[in-house]
Amino acid sequence: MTGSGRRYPIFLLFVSFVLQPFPALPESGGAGAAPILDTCKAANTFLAVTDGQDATSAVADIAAGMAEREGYPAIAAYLARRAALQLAADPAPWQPAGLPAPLLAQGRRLATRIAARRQETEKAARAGAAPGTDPGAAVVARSLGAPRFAPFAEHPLPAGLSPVEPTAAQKAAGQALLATARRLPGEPELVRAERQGLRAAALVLSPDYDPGTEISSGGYWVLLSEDGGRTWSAPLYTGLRIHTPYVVRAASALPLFAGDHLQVEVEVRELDPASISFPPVREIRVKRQARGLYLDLRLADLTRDTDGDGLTDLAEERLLTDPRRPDSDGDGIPDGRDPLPLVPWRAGQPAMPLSALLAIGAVGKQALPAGGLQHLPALDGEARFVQGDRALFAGLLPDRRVIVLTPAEQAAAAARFGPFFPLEITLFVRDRSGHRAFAVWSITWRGGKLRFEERGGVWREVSVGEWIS
Ligand SMILES: [Ca+2]
Ligand SMILES: [Ca+2]
Repeated sequence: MTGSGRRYPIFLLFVSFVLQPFPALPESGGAGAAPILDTCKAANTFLAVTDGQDATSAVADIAAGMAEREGYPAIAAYLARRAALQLAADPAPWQPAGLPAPLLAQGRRLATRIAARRQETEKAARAGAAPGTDPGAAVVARSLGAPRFAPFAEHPLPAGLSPVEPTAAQKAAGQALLATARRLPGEPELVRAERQGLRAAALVLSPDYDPGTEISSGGYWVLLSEDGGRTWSAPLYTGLRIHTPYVVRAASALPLFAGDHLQVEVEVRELDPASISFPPVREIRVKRQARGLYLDLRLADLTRDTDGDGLTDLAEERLLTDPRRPDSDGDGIPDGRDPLPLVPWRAGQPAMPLSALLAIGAVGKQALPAGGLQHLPALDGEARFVQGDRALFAGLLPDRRVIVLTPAEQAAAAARFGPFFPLEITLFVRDRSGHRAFAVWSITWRGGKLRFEERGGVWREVSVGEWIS
């Protein structure tokens, strides 16, 4: 266990990184406000009595207590969560063989206190971060609890038909047909296009609602034409994600059009989420395979926009907005134009550091339209998912649709739609002065800490550290 002993200074460095941007801690001076590094050093000496046992949980707990005392509930909750996770990862840090009984008892008390502090600090952080209600929470809960909107029926291919491969001529014809499409979501990949008289349909694969990673990803969208491919509908989200469990075949002996339905030949190649790792060092496994199938997609299901807000019901299901309410968060901006459809917009939030943080997820910001929020442009298909505290986003105007979910909502959405990996804003706090902010973020296998400072009304970003696993 000598190796774990060397981890204390590393962890203390981390703690100091977290708390240093908040000079109120060491500088507050008054009775009981001991400088944090001195206290951590004292704790380190004390913990060394356990003869090199890993005690990062204890150090995190002490730091959480100090952050709590200093009035930073978000930092306290973050550190208390780390203390609990560390304890869970190494459940017996205080129980080496031969440890004297008083120290063993102390270890048990520590474990109890860590659990209690985690509960208390998370409660305090929630109370401090979200004054009033969070309209987004109710909308997301309803969306996640509703039955799937269009579970397209799966059928075996009719007798006598079997899967075919596309010819070079078919591929070229499909590309030519789609060349006239004016607007496509993201960077779509044409999967299949077919014309029947004046009607044409194209299936494309796009990461817009199903964020791509190094693992093959994306969802299927349909484009429709009624004039032989001269003009096309806006892309329609199908709610079908590649490998979850279907993969659309690039050609089929079964015609795509069947009246007001599309018959989409697919095969099952269902990804095993347990085989996903970051970085992708393991081979992605397929847990179920089947061929010779087609899905029956009713055009009415693809185009239905029950509340007329510009987002189809299928799109709203994926974005977790309310398909029966044109303005899910009630801020006056309809969902089709609202860059944050789950966060009511509020003017005057000091949101600049958060904008800089969002840029890591390739999200920019737009200026408030001269005519007011009613003049926001309609947003195209692209959406970014972010995991964090919705209340922080209230004053932002991102340049694309941003869906902010809590960790619990994100987990529930991944269980429903398949794994996806948002930008996680694990911690975002401003100090008492309002002129400094600190953030911890991660996205797939990258992450980092950022410090921000405001001088003369201008926020400046200072990268504290970044990691790649
Ligand atoms: Ca709608
Ligand atoms: Ca709205």
